[in-house]
Amino acid sequence: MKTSTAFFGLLAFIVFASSVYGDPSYLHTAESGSSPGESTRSLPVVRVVPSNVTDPSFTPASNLSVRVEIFNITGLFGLEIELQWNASLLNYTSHAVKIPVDTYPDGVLYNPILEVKNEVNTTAGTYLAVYASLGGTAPSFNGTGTVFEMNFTVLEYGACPLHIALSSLSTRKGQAIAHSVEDGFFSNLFYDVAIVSVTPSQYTAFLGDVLNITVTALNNGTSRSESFNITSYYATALLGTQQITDLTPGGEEVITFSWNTSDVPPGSYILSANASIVPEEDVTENNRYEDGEVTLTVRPLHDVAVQVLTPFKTVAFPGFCFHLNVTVKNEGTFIETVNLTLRANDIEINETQVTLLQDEETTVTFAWELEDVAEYVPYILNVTATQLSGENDTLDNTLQYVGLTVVHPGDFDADMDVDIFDIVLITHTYGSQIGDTSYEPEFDINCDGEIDIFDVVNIVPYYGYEAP
Ligand SMILES: [Ca+2]
Ligand SMILES: [Ca+2]
Ligand SMILES: [Ca+2]
Ligand SMILES: [Ca+2]
Repeated sequence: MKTSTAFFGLLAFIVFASSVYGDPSYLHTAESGSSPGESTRSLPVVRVVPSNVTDPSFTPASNLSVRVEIFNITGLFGLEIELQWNASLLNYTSHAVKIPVDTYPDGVLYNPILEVKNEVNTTAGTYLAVYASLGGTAPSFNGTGTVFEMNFTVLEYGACPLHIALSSLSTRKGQAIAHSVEDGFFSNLFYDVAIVSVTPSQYTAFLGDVLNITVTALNNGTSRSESFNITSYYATALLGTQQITDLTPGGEEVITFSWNTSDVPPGSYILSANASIVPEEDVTENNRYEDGEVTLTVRPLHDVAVQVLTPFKTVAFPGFCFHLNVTVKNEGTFIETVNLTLRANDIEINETQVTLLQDEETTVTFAWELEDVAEYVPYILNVTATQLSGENDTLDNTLQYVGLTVVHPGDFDADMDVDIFDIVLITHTYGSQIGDTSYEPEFDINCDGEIDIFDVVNIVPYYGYEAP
């Protein structure tokens, strides 16, 4: 405050050395004669205009101009104002003092003027203006006016106050005029991350395909390396989250998400990616990016399966009825005409054809009269659906049944004769029909669904047989 003391000493000298010009306005500083509320509102202000320059378009090498004005002053005769800035961010280029108002209509103070200090310190980042009107002929200044303008070149990205470090306002009599001070602020910092593309490896795919989703993220800011998360979605479902670390200003990073569509229902999905908001981020609308639609459909498939083999009976007689139920299903996506072949011990017995819609299953019956088959040997039955054109899954096209025994007619207990024990067995089921608990298909010799006299009559001719 050495400057200030010196200044006011000087000013007092000037004031007393002069005849009073008859300007009593200094008596009415804003503080006197007003209620506290009004005084606060109407207090003169020393301020930086514009007060807040927060604008990323002030890139390095841009020019910045601010001015310091005194607002709503009454009875101003002398002033001492110092402005401070960050010299590593703002490089002083020039300034213009707007004193006196006789020369600068937008300025302050009247002629004659004494310039006491007009000093720029470019390394410290300060400018000091000390001016006073000379007593006698100069009137006091009332109203609002600019004291000086400062011109800078922006050196880098950053922020700093434009600080009014000193401000003393004096009346003609060397009395301080109460006032408030409003610093300015400059910032060209810009924080912004963005997603700039979301690209799938394909826009149409079959369920089960694995797609790559490529996401490009950008540090659109100027002032800081950024670390943030990228989360990607198909429709509203989460695809994954990955982290980007220390992406430099202006830098771009491409990351890939793998999308396994096996468990995804068929349909169309809009892809998107979202970058988490970084501290003080200026623009957030660009943190989300949406791509077009990816359409997933069921992969076209040819596939039939033989699912169930059910023999009508497990003990059968040569020359008598026997049949086998076969359940076959179309597991593909096309209408299929399927050839089914029944084999017994690898010898083809019978063949049939069935047409099935997608997902349709049906049961067909193979009849086999057991003509000229050997007795008392095990039979392995299998049914094969002929491989369809384009069918890959053929493991399910064949089904085997093991457990059929062919015996001499009437030898129900398969002990190589037909005797009273065999007859007794059929009598246990006599009179039953399909659906009854006592019904056993082995004894339904003519396969008509009931066990009656016709079945018994069928085997009577074989009574007394003994295998050689
Ligand atoms: Ca952003
Ligand atoms: Ca198959
Ligand atoms: Ca027997
Ligand atoms: Ca019968």
